[in-house]
Amino acid sequence: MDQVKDILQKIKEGDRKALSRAITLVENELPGAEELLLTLSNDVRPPLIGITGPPGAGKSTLINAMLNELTDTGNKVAVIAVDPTSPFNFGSLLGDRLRMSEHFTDPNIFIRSLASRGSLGGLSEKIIEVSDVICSADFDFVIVETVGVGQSEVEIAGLADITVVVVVPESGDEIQALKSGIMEIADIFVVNKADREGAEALVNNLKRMLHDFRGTKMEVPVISTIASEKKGIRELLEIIRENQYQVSDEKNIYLLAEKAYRIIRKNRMRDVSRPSLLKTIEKEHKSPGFSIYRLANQHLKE
Ligand SMILES: Nc1nc2c(ncn2[C@@H]2O[C@H](COP(=O)(O)OP(=O)(O)OP(=O)(O)O)[C@@H](O)[C@H]2O)c(=O)[nH]1
Ligand SMILES: [Mg+2]
Repeated sequence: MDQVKDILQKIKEGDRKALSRAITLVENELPGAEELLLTLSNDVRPPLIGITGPPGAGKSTLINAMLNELTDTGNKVAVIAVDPTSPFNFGSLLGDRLRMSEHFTDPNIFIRSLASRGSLGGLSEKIIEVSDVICSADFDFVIVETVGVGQSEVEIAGLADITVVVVVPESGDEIQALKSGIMEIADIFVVNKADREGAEALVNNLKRMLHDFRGTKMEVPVISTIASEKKGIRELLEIIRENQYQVSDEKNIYLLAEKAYRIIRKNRMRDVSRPSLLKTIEKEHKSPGFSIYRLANQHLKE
């Protein structure tokens, strides 16, 4: 336990090597990972900002611009990029790295990629643990980039203190079809690629839809950016800061319950896999009195 405390102290003091090692430990469920998680204390934690949106919307470019602005004002920032593609396709991961590469040697910036493979929903199951480890370090902001495919933007909302949904003028038609899920989860909407035609119309459209959906009770800011020209970034950060101070106790409780649910689900499902079920069933299904309910029950008791 002392050793774990020692590592956590180092992480808190800004030792990035210790942080990297701890993440690897947790990511790969190596010996010591559980002890580390159990010793984590996140009493004081930086705001976790989720940036989600369709592929190619400019999320990484936006984060890159945010990093510039944030570190210029003396902040330390961590970025977790969740790669939605298979572990064998490093295309988008490399793209992310490239777009944020100007920051790779900055000691105030820590960037880590995470593959979303093996996830129950869309997001990596490890994201909760990895982000908690990162939040125990000395960062002022932690940013998580996820591609909004299906369920995952909703999942990121269960993790992030502030969820920023990035859309682009091209997604105009898609916006019409926006599931209410996104309308519900977004704390801030960003219309990126505002240098393109249709951006203003999209901003107005979104504002109207949000108003219809949520009423006047909760104003959801909609702002436009040109991430590739670093325009609109300061405004976005200002809104994030305002939002950060508004995270209500109600939302905090919701986030913690959501996290607890996912941690329990992950731990309970640890020893259950479709291949192992297939194997067991292959062996047992012809035995007299075979019952799928009893088989399922056995797994519940383990
Ligand atoms: N015209 C224009 N292009 C932009 C803007 N922001 C980003 N781009 C370009 O859009 C492309 C995609 O940008 P990324 O930042 O990789 O987008 P992403 O959302 O992170 O993409 P994935 O991680 O693959 O989902 C790149 O070629 C960027 O240069 C913008 O404001 N205007
Ligand atoms: Mg990206």
